[in-house]
Amino acid sequence: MQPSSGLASTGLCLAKTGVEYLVYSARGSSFTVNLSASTNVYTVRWYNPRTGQTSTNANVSGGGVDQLFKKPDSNDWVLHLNETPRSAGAPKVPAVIFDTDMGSDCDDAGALAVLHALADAGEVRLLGVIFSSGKNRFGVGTCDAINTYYGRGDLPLGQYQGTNVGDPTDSYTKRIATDTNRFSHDIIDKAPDLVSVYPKILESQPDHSVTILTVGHPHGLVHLMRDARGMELVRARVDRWVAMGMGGWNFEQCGMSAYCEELLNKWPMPFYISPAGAEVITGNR
Ligand SMILES: [Ca+2]
Ligand SMILES: [Ca+2]
Repeated sequence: MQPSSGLASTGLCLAKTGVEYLVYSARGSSFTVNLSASTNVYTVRWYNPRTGQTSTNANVSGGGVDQLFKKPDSNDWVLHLNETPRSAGAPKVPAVIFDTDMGSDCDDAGALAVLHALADAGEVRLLGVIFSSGKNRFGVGTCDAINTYYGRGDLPLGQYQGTNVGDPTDSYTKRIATDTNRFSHDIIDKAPDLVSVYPKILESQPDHSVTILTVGHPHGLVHLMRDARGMELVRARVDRWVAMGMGGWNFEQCGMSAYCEELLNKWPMPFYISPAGAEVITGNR
C-alpha cells in the first residue's frame, strides 16, 4: 500500500487503490473516503488501537467520491477496507427484487426504469417489485405503470399495508397511478401485502441466487424476517442485499428508526451499502 493522504478526509490513509485501504481517524464521529477508483465490494473492519480488538461490519460498495463512514464512537479508530470477491454460487445475471418508496423523489422511478432497461439487455432478471411506503398509496400504482410501460405489467408487486412508515409527500405518483388510460396498468393504490409477495418470489428461485435491492425504507425485510418461513427463505434463497444510503433518510427517518436496529441485528448475512447518489444529477443535460 502507498501513502494516499488525499483519499481520506482524515488525511491519514494508506491505499492500494481500488483494492485495499487503511484509514486512521483520531477524532470525530465520521469521515469520508474516496472510493471512486472502483465499484468493487469491500469488507469493512474497524480496528480499535486502544484495545487491539477488531470488528467486522457490513460490506460496502465502492464508487463514491466521498463515501461516509460512521465510527463506532468518537475515539481514535482505524478503518480497514479490503476487496471481497463475490460468492461463487452467485448467478452471472443477477436476479433482483426491487424494494422502493416510490413517491417523493424521482430517483426511484429512474432506478426502476434502469432496471427494466438492464432486464431488456439481459443483464439482470427482474423478479418483482415491493413498495415499502405506507403513507402514499399511489407509489404502488406508479410501480405498476412503469412495469407495464416496459412490458412487464404482470410482474409480482407487493405493498406495505401499514401506515407508520413512509413520506406522505407525493411529487408525481398520484398523477401517474390514476392515469390508467395512458399507461394501461391495472393497479392504482392497492396490491397484495409485501409479507406474502416476498416469500412467493423467493420460493420460486434457486438457493442463494436472489439480490434484494432496497432504495427506500427497508423495513419490509424486518416484516419478512419476523415470519419464520420468511426468515428461512431469506437464509436459503438470498444471495445478497444491496441497500442504498446507510443511515439518514432510508434507515433512520419516516418511521424507519423503529425497525433499523432489529433489521441490522437479524439480517443473517453480509450486506452491501451503495452511496445514496446525491452527486448524480438526473434530468440535467
Ligand atoms: Ca399490473
Ligand atoms: Ca427511494
